[in-house]
Amino acid sequence: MTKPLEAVVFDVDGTLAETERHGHRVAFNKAFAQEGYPYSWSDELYRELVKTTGGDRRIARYLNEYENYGLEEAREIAKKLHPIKTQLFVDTILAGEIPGRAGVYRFIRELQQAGFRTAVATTGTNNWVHPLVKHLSDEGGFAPFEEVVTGNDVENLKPAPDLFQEALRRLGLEPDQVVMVEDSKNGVRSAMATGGPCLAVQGEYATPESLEGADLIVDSYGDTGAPLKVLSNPYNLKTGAMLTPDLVRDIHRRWQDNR
Ligand code: XBP
Ligand code: MG
Repeated sequence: MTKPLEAVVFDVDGTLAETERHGHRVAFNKAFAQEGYPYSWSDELYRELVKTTGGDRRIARYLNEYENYGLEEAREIAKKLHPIKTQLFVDTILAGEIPGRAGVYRFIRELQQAGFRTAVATTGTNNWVHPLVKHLSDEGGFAPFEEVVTGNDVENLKPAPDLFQEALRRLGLEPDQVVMVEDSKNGVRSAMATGGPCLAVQGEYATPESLEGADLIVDSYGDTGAPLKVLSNPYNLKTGAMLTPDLVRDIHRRWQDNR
């Protein structure tokens, strides 16, 4: 029995806003410098490190794998540095330096006007996620997300399904009643593990191949004068210049037909 689409659940980093290259990466580097560590993550190195979800785990992995710290000491230092990095990122958000992705505000407004519930499920740390999603809804003119699940709320981070599963639990919905929106390989895998349809809006560190398995892959939400590009359309859906509620309905319907 096919269930109607009720909600759209968004990832944050790379999906709602391009936060990684000029946001998180810069905050990590500032934290290293502030605490006297001679490390600075280049864009190229960060492209590799971001495959490790969770900023504290990312620091620990770097110290252990690239700087030969023992695992225990690496974790200790990461536990000390990560809150400092988080506050530096919050400062960036409060300075208004993290805009939403092009077209995402329009897309969310249209989803809400069409009667869809909207929520967030992100690996990110609660202390910056809440100010960021508030900033985006204020700036974007859309209602606050009904539920905001962060990396502090679950045991296992993406690509595990825990974050989306917690969002579904709080919404009182099943995986076949939502569409999940992601930007990265870990995110698409998390959505697939959750067992619902996934729309991928390619993030700055992803490639179309890395998003394989999503039910539609595009390069952007589409915006005035900047039509989206379709990167993978396994159901051969009718697409236009921008992502719309009707297209999200089509993704959901075709996913159900193909189960
Ligand atoms: C992306 C992540 C996060 C951020 C950094 O999360 O893996 O770890 O890179 O934020 P998502 P923290 O794409 O699921 O939103 O330092 O707070 O972890
Ligand atoms: Mg992401």
